[in-house]
Amino acid sequence: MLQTAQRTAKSKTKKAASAPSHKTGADKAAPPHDRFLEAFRWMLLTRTLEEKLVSLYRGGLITGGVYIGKGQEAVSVACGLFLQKGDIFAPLIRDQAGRSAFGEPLLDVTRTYLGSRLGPMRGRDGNIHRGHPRNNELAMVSHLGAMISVTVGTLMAKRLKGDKNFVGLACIGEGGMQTGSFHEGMNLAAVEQVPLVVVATNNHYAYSTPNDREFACRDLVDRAIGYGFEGYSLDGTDLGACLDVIGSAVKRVRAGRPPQLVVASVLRLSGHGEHDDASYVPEEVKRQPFARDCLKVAEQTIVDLNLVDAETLGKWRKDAIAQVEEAIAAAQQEPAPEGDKEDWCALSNRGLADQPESPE
Ligand SMILES: Cc1ncc(C[n+]2csc(CCOP(=O)(O)OP(=O)(O)O)c2C)c(N)n1
Ligand SMILES: [Mg+2]
Repeated sequence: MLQTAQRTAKSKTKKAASAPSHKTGADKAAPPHDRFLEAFRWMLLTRTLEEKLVSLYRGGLITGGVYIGKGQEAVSVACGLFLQKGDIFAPLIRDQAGRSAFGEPLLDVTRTYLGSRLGPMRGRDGNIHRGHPRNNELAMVSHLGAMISVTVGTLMAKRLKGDKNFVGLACIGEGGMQTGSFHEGMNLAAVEQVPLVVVATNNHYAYSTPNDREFACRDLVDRAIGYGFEGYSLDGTDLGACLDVIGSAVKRVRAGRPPQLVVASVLRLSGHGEHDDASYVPEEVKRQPFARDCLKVAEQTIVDLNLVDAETLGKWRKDAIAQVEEAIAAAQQEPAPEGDKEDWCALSNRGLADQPESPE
């Protein structure tokens, strides 16, 4: 638990957690306080990136929608951080933090948003539908709930091939949990006993629909037992709790326990997309404990426990800005798709899992 981590961290030297880098990858065996700091840095990078994307969108420089994960970064980063080589990740629209922690390069994000032909979807798909099948990051199907079955099928295929020691983690919103395909996927996962963790983020809205118009059960986690899952609830504004609960769920399925359902509570701290001002969210809701900003809460923990000093925090912030600026500047120089001249495919056939070649 973070409490332990916090106490341990106090007696340690104030060293910076290793910089988020895909060259080294997440250190799965890192002590809890190092992992907390590493997770914080992915969250910071994500917030920086998404703020920049919002600003580009407002300036008319992005085609299509921008959907951000503000307020959900702690849950999301924990989803990506504990997965290992060979594991399957099925992120959704608010999972940039998890995608980055799992290994998605920033350049692939900016290339997709800015419509570069060199991006993973060749500049031809919805900004948030990108994925890397070869790297086990599934490309998101828009139809909510469908990714559970896709993930279950992928895990079954791996089992049939004789792969060992793999797990899958699929993300879902509380709105998506109310679809028929979600129920089918969950049922199949339990029947087949695939090593699956489903992380449901209840951000209290699906578009403008609040929880009381979405479901009538007491608590969404109560459904776990009905599906044949083990279920856990989580304060998604608390990074330490996210790392503990989601990390433990991943460990449990890896050890052969039944599929796991984690339900995290947060507030979506943005509109559904940047076209939506979320004016329907009452002030009273914004004052609830689940409405805390997980990034601010995590930073406060770092300051309170003196995990790193202010100078280091400032350096991390600058570093995040520099990484984002570099990825945007690079993607802005790149060519757009030319539909009439190119063989038309994003990921689904010949190009599946290949990175595109240079444009000419
Ligand atoms: C089956 C289906 N119905 C409707 C939609 C349209 N849709 C896209 S996002 C969204 C809201 C999803 O809410 P939730 O699952 O709570 O996720 P959040 O946006 O809050 O992260 C809806 C209704 C869809 N993509 N798929
Ligand atoms: Mg929601």
